[in-house]
Amino acid sequence: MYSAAAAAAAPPRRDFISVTLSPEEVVGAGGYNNSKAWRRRSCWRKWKQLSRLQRSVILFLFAFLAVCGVVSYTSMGEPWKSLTNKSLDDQRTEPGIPGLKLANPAVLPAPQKADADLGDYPELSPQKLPKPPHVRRGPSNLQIKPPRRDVRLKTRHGTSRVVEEPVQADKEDKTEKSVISWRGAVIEPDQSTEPPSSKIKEPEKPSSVEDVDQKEPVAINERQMAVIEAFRHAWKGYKDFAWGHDELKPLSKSYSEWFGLGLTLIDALDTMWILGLKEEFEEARKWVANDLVFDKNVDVNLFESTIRILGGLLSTYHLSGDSLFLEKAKEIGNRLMPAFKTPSKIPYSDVNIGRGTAHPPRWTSDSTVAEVTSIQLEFRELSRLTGDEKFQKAVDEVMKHVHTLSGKNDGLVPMFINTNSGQFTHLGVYTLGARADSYYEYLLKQWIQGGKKENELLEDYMRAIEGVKKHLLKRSQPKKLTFVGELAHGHFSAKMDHLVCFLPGTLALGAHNGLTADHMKLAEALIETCYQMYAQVETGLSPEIVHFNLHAQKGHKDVEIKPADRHNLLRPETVESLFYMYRFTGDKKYQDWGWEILQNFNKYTRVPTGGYTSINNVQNPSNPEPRDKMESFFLGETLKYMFLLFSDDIDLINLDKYVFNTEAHPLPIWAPA
Ligand code: DMJ
Repeated sequence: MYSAAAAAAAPPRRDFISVTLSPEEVVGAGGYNNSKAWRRRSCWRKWKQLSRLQRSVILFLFAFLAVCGVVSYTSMGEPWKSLTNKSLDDQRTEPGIPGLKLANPAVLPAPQKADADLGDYPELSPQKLPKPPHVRRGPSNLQIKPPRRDVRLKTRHGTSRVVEEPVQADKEDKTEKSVISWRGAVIEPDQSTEPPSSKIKEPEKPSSVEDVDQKEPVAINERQMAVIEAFRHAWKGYKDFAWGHDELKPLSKSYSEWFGLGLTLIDALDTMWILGLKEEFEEARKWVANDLVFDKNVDVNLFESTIRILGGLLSTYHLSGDSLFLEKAKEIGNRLMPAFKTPSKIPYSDVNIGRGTAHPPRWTSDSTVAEVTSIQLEFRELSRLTGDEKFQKAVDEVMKHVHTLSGKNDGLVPMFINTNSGQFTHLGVYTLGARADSYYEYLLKQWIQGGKKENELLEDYMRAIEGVKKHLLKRSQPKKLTFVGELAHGHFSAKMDHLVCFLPGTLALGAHNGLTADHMKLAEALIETCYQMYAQVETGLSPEIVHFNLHAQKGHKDVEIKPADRHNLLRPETVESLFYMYRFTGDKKYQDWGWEILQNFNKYTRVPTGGYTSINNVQNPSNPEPRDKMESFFLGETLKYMFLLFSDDIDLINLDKYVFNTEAHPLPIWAPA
């Protein structure tokens, strides 16, 4: 650009376009103005100053460029468009799930944490993703062991075929199946039913409805027929003399009342279903529908009513799919909840289900450890079915609290716990019998129910079994029977309750679920002992408590019985363990032992006019001294386990799908969410 002064001293003429600048257009003269109007006018003047030829050339160039632009846009458009779409599609494909595309991603997925495993996957994106197949997460302190996946395909006849699936990429394998280990225990999670959600939701379907692999019913064998006959005989007595009441008194042809809630009838519902006694079941159902009333001014024991009534109703709901039983379960569950209103949240032993009040027994503010820790399977399942988490919260809190308590001895717990302080009381006495037994049983069974993820339960269980081995296991003389004694303030007692005979079954169940093989060895030794508690006695029936001989004495058997302990209440524990042992080993001797026991019940406890009775003296075959009472667990547990023991159908309450509560009511095992 030229200044006016420069123009005055102009050099000789050359060909150029002359530009005349007006004063206001001179730079530095204060006339510069960058307004739009100024720029427009200035451009137009410059255009006007061009020659016609110059203007034509410029216009031609513009026209040429415009034509080129249009042509190149149409030829390049398609590839560009597809390129753009492809990259969007790539963004929609979910990492880790080949082939899964989001329908309509609102935002890109959040960056993945370096240590995130696939269990965290669903939280990565705000999209609601379809469930990744079979996602399971191994607990952080457990070792993840990978690959080969066996798929058992069920044939129509119930046998299974094993198909080996190819090993997939590392990451995928972790999502498919976690095998975890805990101190040498190898655990393979494998469950079936959805776990509880933390939100209120529609009630879950009963597990029987979810069972897809229905197969033809397996024929009932002779021994099972004998169980059905025994059940019918017991039921006849109950129906004739105790209908709608708690327990039959078969000799006096009357009944006894404990809670006034038809205990035997409710306890027996799922047994009738399993035994295929449709008519009896329908009749009992009518009673539940029309006559079972919980709105009663009556004190019930929290533990007993949970395992028998709540447990019985829940399992019957699952087997039958009849919502009546779920409604009743909900009602009794709600009415039992006041028990948890204590300073420590350790529940009181007794609840008035009509008034909604709860209290400890009159003489103490303690509860029994087994009682407060053996109501969890039922309350947790009630939460899962109803979507109301208050039931599970209450019982989980108890377990968490007990987990942290001091006063245990290598995992063994005292028998009492205070509802005010939440501390164990009467320290120093350890038993696997009355008042502690089902604490151990429910550690394992809750862990199984919840899909083997709750590590504290497994830890407490494993530790406790180590404690049993260290402090309570001994061998008797002369037969060297392995038994579980008791420890009182450092002194070992060779006393064993019949109640302890739940332990071989529980140990076997743990081993079946991947726990260490020496648990199975111990189970085998202990079930032999439990059988000997029957076989070495004159009637072939076990007393309530035995004492084992630790030293060989001429003419003495392994088992000694004190006069106060020689009663038999028709208890189930040995038959229960025989059932597990037969299921897991297939060894027929367990069926034979159970068969002997059934025959002895028939011989010494059967009342001709209907029903069975507990007896006072298992050592006197000529007069076993009937006590005139048929406990509800004889129908709820003993005969049910007998029937299952004699069955060769592993799908008759499949132990990979159901877990039995401590009253023999099967509840579904939860699958991962
Ligand atoms: C039943 O009520 C339950 O099995 C409980 O765990 C122990 N006592 C009886 C049977 O013996």
